[in-house]
Amino acid sequence: MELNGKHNVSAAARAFAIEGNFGGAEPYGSGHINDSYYAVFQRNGSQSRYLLQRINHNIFKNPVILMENIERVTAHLAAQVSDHPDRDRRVLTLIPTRTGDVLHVDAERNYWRAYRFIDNAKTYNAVESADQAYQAAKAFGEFQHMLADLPAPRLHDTIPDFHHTPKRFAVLERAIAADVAGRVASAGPEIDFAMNRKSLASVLLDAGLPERVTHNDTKINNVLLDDVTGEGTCVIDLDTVMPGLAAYDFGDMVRTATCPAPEDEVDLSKVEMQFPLFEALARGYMTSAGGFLTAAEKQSLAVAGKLITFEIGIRFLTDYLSGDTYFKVHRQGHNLDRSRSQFKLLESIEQQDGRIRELLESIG
Ligand code: ADP
Ligand code: GN1
Ligand code: MG
Repeated sequence: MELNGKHNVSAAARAFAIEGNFGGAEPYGSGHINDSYYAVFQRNGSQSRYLLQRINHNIFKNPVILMENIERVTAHLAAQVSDHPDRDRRVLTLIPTRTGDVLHVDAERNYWRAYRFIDNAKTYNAVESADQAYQAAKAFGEFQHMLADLPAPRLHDTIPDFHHTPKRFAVLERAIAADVAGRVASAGPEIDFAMNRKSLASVLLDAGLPERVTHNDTKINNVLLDDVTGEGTCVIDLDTVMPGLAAYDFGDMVRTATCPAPEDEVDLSKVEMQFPLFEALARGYMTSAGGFLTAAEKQSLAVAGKLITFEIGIRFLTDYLSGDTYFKVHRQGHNLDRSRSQFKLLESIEQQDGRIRELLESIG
């Protein structure tokens, strides 16, 4: 039996309806939630590749309804790109199990799924150029556009209140009061920073914005960019595709595609929103989303980056104070470092508020 970490990856891989011999699997990617593996099969001298994932069921409590969403979404997207010459790379393709299901449940009650691996494209943990910001935003906007006519019923909420920032803030306040990990004393400036901005949390909720099908986790490493053309080949990581606001998606793009430093940068002098990256991002998004957004939604984009950067910052801080139970961490204080860098980025976005509004008005 081949064990990879604590899970039996080879047994999981063999549960899927893939012809040929299993040739191995390696941990893959740098997501904070699921466990992903690059898996290879060999058949008649040729190789086929898959992305195998163990779904984190502590966080996604109901993998069955989550996969119902993903099946509907990928089928709808596949129909939309069916005339595209590169259609197999434009949408994720689920591989069924040998029993015809989309999930394999192993002896330890782990939930596994497999996608066809998309070649000649990759994800970036931090933005490297204005063109990447433009292409990523264009791809996420297209994704929203293609899902605008997803037939009823409403998608399941895979994590209820995922972007309900005031509830996220209340969870932070409870974590401070409980101090279960004894870390409150070490996060004084970050706690003060969050408390001083409490009113920011509710800025989108009362604006009467329309509910859409949104991705809800549009960080730059959730879109594959083509190795040759640089275009956004495929939007991935569909676990949180559910009803939401367009501004949540735009906000997470601002958070992750307008600053070249990674999310956990400790040298805070490197953490700044770069206006040329913001401009490229906004133009990319409006290219694909400008046609369907309402005037109120377009207006909401001006606060989206601040709101989502604040929200993710308080989520990292909450997890630090709670003893690192949610996001994967790779060093001591990792979640505190992440929250510091989000808060620094938020300050930088705040300082450029006027230019952000002017630009959005000029291209909206
Ligand atoms: P997580 O939920 O852990 O973030 P993702 O679904 O984003 O997991 O996948 C992790 C990484 O695996 C991605 O950043 C991307 O690099 C890669 N990846 C995911 N799906 C595919 C695919 N179908 N083809 C190629 N690479 C993929
Ligand atoms: C998590 O799964 P991943 O790494 O793409 C998180 C997002 C956060 C992000 C911060 C289900 O995304 O909400 O914005 O980390 N996903 C979930 O990097 O909580
Ligand atoms: Mg991801």
